[in-house]
Amino acid sequence: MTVATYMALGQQASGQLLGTSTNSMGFYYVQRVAITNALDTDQDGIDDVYELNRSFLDPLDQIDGTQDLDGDGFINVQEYQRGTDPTNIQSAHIILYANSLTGDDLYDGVKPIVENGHGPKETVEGGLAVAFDQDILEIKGGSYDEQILKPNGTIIFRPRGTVFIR
Ligand SMILES: [Ca+2]
Ligand SMILES: [Ca+2]
Ligand SMILES: [Ca+2]
Ligand SMILES: [Ca+2]
Repeated sequence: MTVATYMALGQQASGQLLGTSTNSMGFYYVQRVAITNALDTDQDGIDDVYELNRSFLDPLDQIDGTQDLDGDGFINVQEYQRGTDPTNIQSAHIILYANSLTGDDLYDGVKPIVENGHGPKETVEGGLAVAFDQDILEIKGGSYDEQILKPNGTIIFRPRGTVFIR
């Protein structure tokens, strides 16, 4: 298979297979993918199931990931990654989490505990690296011995417990 041409969600979807190939040996390749293990066929950073569930996204079109449908300054792929609503201009800023004990800078920082591939950052710097202007960075009590670079825009620190930063 080279290029996907049709995709649908669920059991009732119907499509049409057209015999346009001039090659008498031509054939279609049909692939079934579990909803819980969605692919990102167009590689725009948004998984196929998320795209199929939203009429303004096309799982076979990369361009829609870079569009900002609701005009809140975050493109659709950013809203997908950050868990905000790409159709709601009010849904844009998020709380990010840092936890020196359970965090890892390889996590995305969008959850305070590790779940479904999300989890807190280990360092304040790691949190700032993914934070946008007006986001909140919630820092779990602990010691953060690091140099913090000036963030882009205003990031609101929200310490939880005793936080030492030096
Ligand atoms: Ca995609
Ligand atoms: Ca897409
Ligand atoms: Ca947006
Ligand atoms: Ca939004």
